[in-house]
Amino acid sequence: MRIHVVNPNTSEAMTETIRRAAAAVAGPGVEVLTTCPSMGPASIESHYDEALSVPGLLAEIASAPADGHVIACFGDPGLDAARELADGPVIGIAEAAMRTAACLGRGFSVVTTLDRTCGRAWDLAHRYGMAGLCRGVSACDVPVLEVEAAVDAVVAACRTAVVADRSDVVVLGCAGMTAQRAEIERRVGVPVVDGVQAAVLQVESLVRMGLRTSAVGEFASPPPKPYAGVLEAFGASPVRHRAGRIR
Ligand code: 5HY
Repeated sequence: MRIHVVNPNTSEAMTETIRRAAAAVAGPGVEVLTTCPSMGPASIESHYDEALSVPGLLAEIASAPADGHVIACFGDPGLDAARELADGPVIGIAEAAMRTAACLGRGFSVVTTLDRTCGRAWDLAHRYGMAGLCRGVSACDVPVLEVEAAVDAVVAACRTAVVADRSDVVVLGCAGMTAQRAEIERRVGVPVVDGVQAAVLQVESLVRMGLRTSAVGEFASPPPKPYAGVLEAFGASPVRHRAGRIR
């Protein structure tokens, strides 16, 4: 089995952190292919960054031969489009983390990077039917590309969130926090969920069950049409007409 993990930002260092975390949990016989786009934002910290990360992300999804895919960014950017393109299941780390946290306690807190991204996390909690279990969303106020070196700030934000939200589980709201999960859990004292590892294992379980995104209706392959300008190649992608999708 091969699982493709795509970091939608273009930070090679963050991609390597994500690769190590994904490889550490992948089961026997599972190869993890971790990539990031050659075009797009160095980090995703705004709606603008997120929107402009999607073309590169979709190009990675379309070109990575894999049984399933993980979108390793807490905004789950491009998730629906990726599900139209990919043959196998596609899981975003926010959805994976929230669904995992829901199995571990009465209510969870999401702790993310910049305050301006908290609304997006709430939007996703509502979309995934998790708003009733999400007790709060807060930020450690550390930029994405600095968060790996800021574990003390993340721990402090998690401790504050657990008390303020009266939550008993924490969800890490950034793929860049993946390597700190165990330390944060030890220092905060509640289960701490990292979406990178949760998503890898959810994709693995879906593939092992022989399950993938339904190709009936909403997530059928996109209808062919010309694309103009810098996106011209996206209109001709062979993946758009992938054969063999189950109905
Ligand atoms: C992430 N941004 O996981 C998100 C975190 C965030 O580049 N990778 C990013 O704050 O939205």
